[in-house]
Amino acid sequence: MTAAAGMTAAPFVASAAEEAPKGNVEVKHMWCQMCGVSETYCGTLCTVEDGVFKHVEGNPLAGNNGGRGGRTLCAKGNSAPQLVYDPSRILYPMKLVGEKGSGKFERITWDEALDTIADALKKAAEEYGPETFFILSGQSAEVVDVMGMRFLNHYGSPNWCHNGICWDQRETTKACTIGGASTFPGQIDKTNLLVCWGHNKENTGVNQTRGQNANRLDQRDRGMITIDIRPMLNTLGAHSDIWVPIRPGTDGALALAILHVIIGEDLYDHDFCENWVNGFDKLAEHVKQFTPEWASEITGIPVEQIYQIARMMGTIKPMALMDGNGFGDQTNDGTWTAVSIFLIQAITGNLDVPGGNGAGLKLPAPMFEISDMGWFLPTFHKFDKLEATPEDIEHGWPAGTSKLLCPEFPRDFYKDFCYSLSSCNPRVIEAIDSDHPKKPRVIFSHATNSLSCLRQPKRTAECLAKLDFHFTMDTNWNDTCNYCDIVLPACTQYEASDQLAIVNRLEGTFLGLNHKLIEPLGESRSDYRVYADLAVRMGFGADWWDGDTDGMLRQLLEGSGFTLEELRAPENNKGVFVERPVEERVMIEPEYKRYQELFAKLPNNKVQAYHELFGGKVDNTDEGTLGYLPEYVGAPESLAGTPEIAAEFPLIFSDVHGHRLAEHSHRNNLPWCREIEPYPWVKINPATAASYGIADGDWIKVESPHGWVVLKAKLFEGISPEVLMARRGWWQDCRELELPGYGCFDGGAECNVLYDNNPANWDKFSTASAKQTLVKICKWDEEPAENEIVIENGEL
Ligand SMILES: Nc1nc2c(c(=O)[nH]1)N[C@H]1C(S)=C(S)[C@@H](COP(=O)(O)OP(=O)(O)OC[C@H]3O[C@@H](n4cnc5c(=O)[nH]c(N)nc54)[C@H](O)[C@@H]3O)O[C@H]1N2
Ligand SMILES: Nc1nc2c(c(=O)[nH]1)N[C@H]1C(S)=C(S)[C@@H](COP(=O)(O)OP(=O)(O)OC[C@H]3O[C@@H](n4cnc5c(=O)[nH]c(N)nc54)[C@H](O)[C@@H]3O)O[C@H]1N2
Ligand code: SF4
Ligand SMILES: [Mo]
Repeated sequence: MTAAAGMTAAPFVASAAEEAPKGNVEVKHMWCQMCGVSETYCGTLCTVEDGVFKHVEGNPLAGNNGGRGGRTLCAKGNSAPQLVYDPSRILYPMKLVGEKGSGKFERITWDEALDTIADALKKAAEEYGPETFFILSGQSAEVVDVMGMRFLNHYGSPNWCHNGICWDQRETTKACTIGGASTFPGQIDKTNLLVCWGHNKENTGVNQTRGQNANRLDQRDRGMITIDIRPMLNTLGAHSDIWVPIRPGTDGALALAILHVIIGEDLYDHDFCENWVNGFDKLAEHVKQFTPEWASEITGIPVEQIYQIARMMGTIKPMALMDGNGFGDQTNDGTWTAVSIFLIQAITGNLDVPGGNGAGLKLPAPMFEISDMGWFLPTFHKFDKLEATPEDIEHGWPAGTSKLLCPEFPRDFYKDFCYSLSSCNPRVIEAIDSDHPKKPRVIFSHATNSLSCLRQPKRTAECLAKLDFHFTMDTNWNDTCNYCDIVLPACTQYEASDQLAIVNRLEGTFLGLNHKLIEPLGESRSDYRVYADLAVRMGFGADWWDGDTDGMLRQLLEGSGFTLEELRAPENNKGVFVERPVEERVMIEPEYKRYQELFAKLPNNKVQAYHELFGGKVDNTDEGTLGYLPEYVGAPESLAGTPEIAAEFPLIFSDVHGHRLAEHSHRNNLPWCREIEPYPWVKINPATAASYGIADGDWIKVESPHGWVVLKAKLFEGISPEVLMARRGWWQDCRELELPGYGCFDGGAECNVLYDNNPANWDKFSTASAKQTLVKICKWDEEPAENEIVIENGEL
């Protein structure tokens, strides 16, 4: 296809990026990926001036920023050039020459690094079996999903690993409880009650969903009522009608009490419950015990407020519920919490109705397609080389399920309800220290920092140090690198051209290829290329485009009408956009209440109130069984559950997850982000601070039964006096601002030091673990311990 065939350069106005070119200037499309895994991949235009990446702004063709034409980016996105030229980047392959954890590394060549890794992989396969090789993915970085899964598949291991504390936990529970029904408010302009429950879109979807957030405020002006259920108030929460300041980790109790009121006061949708809810009577009987009075003691929410919001949820229609990472994913009873919350939506008759959940208007088909699409960028993991074992065949499991060492979800659920096979990082790390014959021998920690992502970094480090062989690939030297045999230097996506993605909008369809802006710094290489290079060394080259990732892009473009050469031609630097004829720009009204279809995979084709899909099934430890009805367990340490611990540790501690200035534990190295929030903070109510003699900006020691950290007090009215909330992950230094990175063990600033890590407490369906604990605090004279990343004999 050529530019003439329907493709237009959109009529956008000149921008800073295009004005007054100085020297040799090029402007190229790129997908910003600084929010990690979420729908927030913003299309950008990057200006390269005389070979230097100078400036970035929104790509108006790509349709982020709430629609086509937007140019703004968030603060983090604007600092992309700082990410590329960050002085702390890893530039060369490094080999450990001392003890694990010693920080003694020396520079080696790529050939030596890749040969050493390939030898270790061949040895592990021969001596212990290929399933003893694991790839750890934290947030499911795109390359790990795309290439990592494909590589494992060829090698013969099903053990792609996920962290067990992200949205997969909630999503899988959702699929098992309300089937294919969506929990996204599909037509918010028809919604009369919006419940934001543990959701933080103003931080985690800053740009892409700006339209949605703005819309939320517009709808409020129309009269839509908003309830925000979060321990800490923030910008959008402050615009809600009711703020429910729940104690972290107690959402399960609140949800059960809401079910109690809605059912007890006969506020449920009778027609829906009779026809589409499995065992409604059993649920009704079960929730009689969970009174608002009971829940108030646990959640800290006044009894009257629980009645008030339950009655609103039972009577105001349509109600839409926006769910987020704040419940279900990071509590050790996350599954039953999520089940209970999804049941509230279901029994009130709000599934798949206009203004309720799902039931969004549909876009017309894309103007063209590319092959084999996954989440957002293309995925290849469906490429199937794993052999089914007799056990897999006997149980009807996908090939490889029996060889998952530490299944994240119970094995029976992978076929119909999970995104892919997965072992779970924290369990895999524990297994290193076991005598299991198939325990991990080789681990690739790819674009993940287990020492910041998982609970109890000290235990994680102790186990990682016992591996036969451990390698990582990262742009920056994180704490986990110290526990590796080989560290590979990754270039950023701005230095490679391995990714492309398509976005379909009402006005037309956009295809954006990541264009290489500059040559990779030092000897850093593309993450995509390294899998292809390793595959060639392992003898899989024929299926890996003989090591050339352009072959992958060509395969993806098959059938799209575009060639790679066209996309790389200078006239398409900003991406291509095929316009939809004006008369076809009409959103399509969906069918509503498609319950037969949505619940097709669920027992009796119904919503699982009495959970026959779970009940009696073997759990993810392969030892216990799952129950039938929602239970409340609570965090390992809590005010109501463990009063004896609360006597010494009287405050509740938790942390927020996706922050607009960070991507998980990183991006504190970028001056434009770090200058806004220079220090690891903890928010504390002024009354609580005063009672400890703590002033705004004081360092405080925060100690739980599991460890201690030092954080900077930020006095904040919008948090309950008994709760502290921090932001995790401060290992990176910012050289330009001369601000340090902080340690991830006791005395540092990493919140994960504080939480329980007892495997017996992990959720038996989803492996979720608690990020809530009890703490005591006092003023502290010293800053947190600085990061001990010391690279000897090497150059970073
Ligand atoms: N206490 C607490 N713990 C949590 C959470 C929480 O809210 N609180 N959230 C959980 C959730 S939802 C998630 S998803 C996980 C996330 O956990 P992780 O995915 O482990 O995230 P990070 O700790 O930021 O580590 C990401 C690493 O990727 C590197 N990186 C960045 N860009 C590139 C690149 O292009 N190539 C390569 N090779 N490396 C790159 C970064 O330098 C960094 O070292 O954490 C979980 N852990
Ligand atoms: N900017 C940015 N965007 C991101 C990411 C990032 O690191 N940075 N990460 C991406 C990833 S991997 C993920 S998983 C998503 C997550 O995106 P979201 O689903 O939006 O989840 P969170 O950011 O964790 O927001 C959870 C909200 O719940 C609140 N909360 C905390 N504890 C509790 C609790 O116990 N109960 C209740 N009811 N609320 C609670 C928190 O204060 C926060 O406001 O974001 C993605 N987008
Ligand atoms: S919201 Fe900001 S950091 Fe996130 S993808 Fe968009 S521009 Fe990048
Ligand atoms: Mo996540």
